[in-house]
Amino acid sequence: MDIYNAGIEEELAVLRKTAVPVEEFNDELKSFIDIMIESMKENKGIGLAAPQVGDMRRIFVCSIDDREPLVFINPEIIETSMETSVYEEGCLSLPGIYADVERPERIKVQAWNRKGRPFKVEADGLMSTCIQHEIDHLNGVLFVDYLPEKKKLKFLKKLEKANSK
Ligand code: GNR
Ligand code: NI
Repeated sequence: MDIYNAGIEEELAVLRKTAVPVEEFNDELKSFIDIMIESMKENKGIGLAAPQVGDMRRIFVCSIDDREPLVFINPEIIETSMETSVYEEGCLSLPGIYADVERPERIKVQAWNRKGRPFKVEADGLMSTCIQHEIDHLNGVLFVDYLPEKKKLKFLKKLEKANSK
C-alpha cells in the first residue's frame, strides 16, 4: 500500500483532512487493519494512521520495539501529564525530515481494538509520542506544524522539490 507524501499537492490535501469515526466493525475493517499493519512493517514505521494510506477513518496502528502491534479505532486522549518530553520525530509521509517536538510525556488513551472491544492504555516515552503523532494525523496535523513557520515551510518546500524531480 502506497503511503501519501506531503510533498505532493493532492496527497498533502488528503493528509490535511479530518478523519471520521468508524461506525461499523466488520470483516472489511479487519482486513484493512491487517493491510495497515503490513504496510507499517514494510516501511519500518513505528506507527501508521489511515489517512496516510488515503483512508479517512479514525484508525491507527502502533508498534514499538517488536511488541505486538496495537490497533486504535476512534481514539481519544482522556488524560495528559503536565510534564513534557522532547523526541526527534520523523514521519513516513515526510521522508527525510526530522525535528524535535515537545509533547506531554504521559497520556491515557481510550479506543476500540480490531475486534471492536473498548480498551484504555497508559503510555509514556516513545509510545506516548507515537500515539500523539498518530492522533494528529487523524486531525490533519503533521509534526512540522509544531515548528517555527519558517522551518516548517523550508521542510515542506524541500519535500515538494524531492517529488518534482
Ligand atoms: O516511524 C515513525 N517514527 C516516529 C518517530 C518519532 C515520532 C513519531 C514517529 S511515527 C513514524 C511513522 C509515521 O509517520 N506515523 O504516522
Ligand atoms: Ni506520521
